[in-house]
Amino acid sequence: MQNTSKTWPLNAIVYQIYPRSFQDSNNDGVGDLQGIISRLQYLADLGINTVWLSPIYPSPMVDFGYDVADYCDIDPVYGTLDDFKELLAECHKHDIKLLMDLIPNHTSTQHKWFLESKKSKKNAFRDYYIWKNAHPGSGGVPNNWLSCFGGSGWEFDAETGQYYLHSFAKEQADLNWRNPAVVKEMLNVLRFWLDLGIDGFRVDVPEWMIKDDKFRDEPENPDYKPGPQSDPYQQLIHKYTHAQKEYLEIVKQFIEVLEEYEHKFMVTEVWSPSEQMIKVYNEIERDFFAPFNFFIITHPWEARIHRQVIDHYDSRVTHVYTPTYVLGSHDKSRTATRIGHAQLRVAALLLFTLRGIPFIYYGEEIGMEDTLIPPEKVHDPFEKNIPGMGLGRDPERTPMQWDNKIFAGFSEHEPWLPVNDNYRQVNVEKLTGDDESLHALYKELIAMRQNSEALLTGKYSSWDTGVDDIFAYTRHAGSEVILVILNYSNKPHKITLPFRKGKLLLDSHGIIEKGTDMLLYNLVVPANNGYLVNI
Ligand SMILES: [Ca+2]
Repeated sequence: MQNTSKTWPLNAIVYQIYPRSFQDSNNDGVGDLQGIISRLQYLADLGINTVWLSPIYPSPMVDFGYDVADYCDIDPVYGTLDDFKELLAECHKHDIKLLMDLIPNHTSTQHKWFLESKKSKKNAFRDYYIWKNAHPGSGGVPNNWLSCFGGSGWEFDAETGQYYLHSFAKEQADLNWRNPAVVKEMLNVLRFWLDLGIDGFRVDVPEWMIKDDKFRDEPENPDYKPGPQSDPYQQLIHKYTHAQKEYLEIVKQFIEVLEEYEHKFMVTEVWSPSEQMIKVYNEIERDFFAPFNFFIITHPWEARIHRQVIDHYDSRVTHVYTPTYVLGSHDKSRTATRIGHAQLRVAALLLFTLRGIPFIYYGEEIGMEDTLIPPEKVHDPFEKNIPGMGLGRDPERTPMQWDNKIFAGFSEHEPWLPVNDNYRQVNVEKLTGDDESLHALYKELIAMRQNSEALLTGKYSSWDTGVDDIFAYTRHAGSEVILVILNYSNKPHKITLPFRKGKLLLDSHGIIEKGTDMLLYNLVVPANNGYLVNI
């Protein structure tokens, strides 16, 4: 058995905390750092060894912390820098590593750099941001670039008579990464947190950092169809604002800063097609670096499709690299809502048995659902700018459901977003007391993964089952071979595999006893069920 596979980050089980919604300690209705500290034992008991905190920097909260006003401090709503140091020390006491969210593409327009930058065209900070004159022909916006949150990506500043670029909300001004001073500032931000002892970063939208230096108009997307469910950002092909190859040079500089320290990890957000993602791996070439893999979220929940996508990914992200799998995120509908409750156990088996670091979004381990947000309670700028199209991200950001008390034990004060009505049935207290709960399954799978060379780093191979609805694969290291059989449908299926028999390690529904000899020829897999079998 190799030692390296059991060391972090290869054995990471990452839990994403959305701090506003995890635990409120001072009853102002918003989660905070002391609240997180009070729940670390819960995470340690679940088997979590890595926490990623969504942003906690001082922020006007236009985009809930993704509009940073100071990269080297903590927003008072969450606590102080001392609270943060306490949180970090407590994480490490619980053998939990801590990843911070790094938001390099843009700052809040309240950041001191931007406040300086907009003072005059001659200000020393002017080139920290992307300022352009009006289009010489039309006299309007400099070009057709769009904001991901709707409308033009350009905002006019009357005082200096120029436009600044914002790829997201207009209160989030894009930094000019072609300016070496910006690079230097941000590398020092990384060092500030690494010096405090954090274990790495999750990097927000790095693919947007570099834009075409000629500011060319983007071509229209011929496949775009306007309609109630269409995201207007998709009307252009983002040839000149997204995934420009120079952005990887900046990520490389982040990596070099991490290498000034020991045992750090960096994961970058990437929404590009798979070939681009492989290119990112090939360019960066470090085992402590990985782009997120959102394929499970972005592809339909179908066994046949998952097999194709995962086969391809696994074959390209070779053992030199560190693969990842994300089941839920603060930007996408919750898994229970996306695929339905009946499939949550199958999803858990999938997440913890693939060759890649699993990322768990808070509350997924108890099967939290999207929450219906009445229009007057909407906070997300995406929903506010483009209402009624189902683009808003508030539904998956509601308070963690801890118990059946008022506001689900998250706070004694009315929370910033409403608690889901199902909290009396779906809560941590109830599910941790139930050996048959989804939470118990998560805990068991995490423990199993951490103790299995095959599940952690073993070779992945998928197998024909003769049934489109069933995804079967093995994980294999040395003499340990674990067969995973997942029924994605609500019907039982009889399958044929090229294996004769094995011993049951786990039945997703606990019907068949562990250790039972399983005949794998003409095996009937019940609806919505999964098996792990030692063969
Ligand atoms: Ca609070």
